[in-house]
Order: sequence, then structure tokens, then C-alpha cells
Amino acid sequence: MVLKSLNDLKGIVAGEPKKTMVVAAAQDQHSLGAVIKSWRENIVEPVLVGDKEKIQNICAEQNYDISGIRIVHEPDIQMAVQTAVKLVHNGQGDILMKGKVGTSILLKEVLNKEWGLRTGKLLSHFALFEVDTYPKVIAVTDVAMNIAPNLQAKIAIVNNSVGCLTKLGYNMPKVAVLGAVEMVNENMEATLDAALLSKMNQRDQIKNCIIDGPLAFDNAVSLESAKRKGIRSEVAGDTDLLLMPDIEVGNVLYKSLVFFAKARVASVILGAKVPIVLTSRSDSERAKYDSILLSAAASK
Ligand code: COD
Repeated sequence: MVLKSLNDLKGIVAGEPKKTMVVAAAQDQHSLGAVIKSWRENIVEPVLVGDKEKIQNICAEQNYDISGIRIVHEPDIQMAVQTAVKLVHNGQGDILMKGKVGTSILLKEVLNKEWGLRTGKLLSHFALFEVDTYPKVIAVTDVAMNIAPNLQAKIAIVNNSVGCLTKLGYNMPKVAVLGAVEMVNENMEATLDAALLSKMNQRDQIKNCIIDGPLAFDNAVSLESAKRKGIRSEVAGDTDLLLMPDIEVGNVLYKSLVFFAKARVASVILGAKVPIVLTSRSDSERAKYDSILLSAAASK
């Protein structure tokens, strides 16, 4: 199975037991909008950690009846994040969500050696995009967490992502490792890593997916373009997952898809004790809601 639309996420989580989602610094209007929607749809049971008065005021303004929702009052942002992370660390949450707090404050607490959410795995960011010009949802990683992953980190990022795609119902997802060109060029490290990842996949050192690379973006998403260049590849034109060479390329692609192509996006941090909804403050309420659905599916 492959996702044709982000709407398909709803079918994946429907009928699953409700997930407890702890929201760190929950006093944020867009976050609360997405949380309340997914609560009303029985997808999550939220625990709101943050400034109780501000949370209640936002909800009153928006006419949200939150009388059934647990609020843990902690007005200090740093302490609210720490409290939220500790709740999850102690087994009281299936998903962690970032509210009105900077990414680095949240990640620092998540990576805390004493009470954080480390599992020994690399944490990585995984995003799903729905774009009108591609016939299925396309996953992209890592556009927001790992800055300049080396080969070992790229293997971990692929494994995290393939694990998540498998939970979403994919069987042997097709992974394109991106470079600026589709030939190995010893001066372009991304192409060397891509070739190694492909070979490791062929030798079953990286399992449960089909990897090809280096592929340039056009060959990865267009069979026509791959054919014109004479590329024979099982992945070209039919990519399920794009592996980025580094955070700059990834972040620019992410923003281009959203701002120029008007893509719909859902994203999650994988590799921690639980999935983490870490949308940015500029993301829409719908992106936050779709990310909650993705995280609920990833926590299956
Ligand atoms: N997975 C698991 N453990 C990690 C990871 C990871 N991806 N990154 C760091 N750690 C561990 C290290 O092993 C170490 O024990 C500790 O955390 C601190 O490691 P540092 O000093 O290398 O990490 P930091 O704190 O300097 O940086 C970690 C960040 C995630 C903050 C950093 O990678 C970062 O700034 N990423 C980009 C985030 C960002 O700005 N995104 C913007 C996109 S919107």
C-alpha cells in the first residue's frame, strides 16, 4: 500500500486505541486548534502542560470546551517542556508535541541523559508531502534535525524512515538518495554516500526497502526524465522516500514545496522513545493536525 493523500492517515489511525499526547508549552492557538480537533475525533487524549490561564483563555476565545482535558499548570516555558518530557519519560505519554517553544529548547530536553527520551537510536525528522504534481504522497528526510549526516547517520535516518513507512502500510518503499547529479563524482560526497547506500541495500545491509542513488531530483520523481538520461532504476520516477544530503538542501526543498507548490505536509521526529510532533511556529493548523495523525500512526 502507498498513501495517495494525507487524508489516508485518518484511515490508518481509525480504530486504533487512543494515544496519550503530552503537549509542551501548550499555550499556542494553532497547536491547541489541532490538538482539540484530534481529541474530538478520538485520535488522542491530550495532556496540556503550560500556563493554565493562557491555555484556558485561548480555548474560551475559540469556544473550545476543554473541561475533560488534563492541564498541568507550569507557567515557565523551560520548566513546562521539562515537565512534559519527564511525563513521557515516565511512561505517561505515547506522543510528545511541541507548543509555544523554540525547537532547540525542546530538543535539548528530549536529549537529556537523565530524563530525556533517548533510545540509543539517532533521532531524525521525517516529513510527508502531498503535492498535486506527484501521483502519491512523497516522504522526505531529514529536513530539520540532523545537520550534515555522515554515512552512518544516513543509514540510521533511512532505517527510522523505513520503519515509519512500514507502520503506515508500505512494503519495500523505494528510496532515492539525492545528489546534484546521477553519476558518482568523487568531489561530491553526497554521490559517494548514495552509491554506498545503494550497494549496502543490494547486499541486505540495509533492509526492507529498495535504495537507488545517486539520483538527481528530476530523475527521482520523473520517469520521463530518467529515461531521457538513460538511467535504469527501479526507484526513478516512483520514489516513496527522498533522502537529503544535508539540512540545507532538505529545508529549502521543504519550504519550496510548501510555499511554491502549496504542498500539504505532515512531519514527525522519529527515533526517540515516542514520536514527537515538532512542527514549526509558521506551520498551519492543518499541518499540525496532519502531523498529529502521522505521529499517532507512527506510535502503533
Ligand atoms: N539523535 C540522537 N542523539 C543526538 C542527536 C540526534 N539526532 N543529535 C545530538 N544528539 C546527542 C549527542 O549524541 C550528544 O549526546 C548530545 O545529544 C548533544 O550533542 P551535540 O552537542 O552534537 O548536539 P547539539 O545540542 O549541539 O545539537 C543537537 C541539535 C538537534 C540541537 C542540532 O543537531 C541542531 O541544531 N539541529 C538542527 C535543528 C534546527 O535548527 N532545525 C531547524 C529546522 S526548522
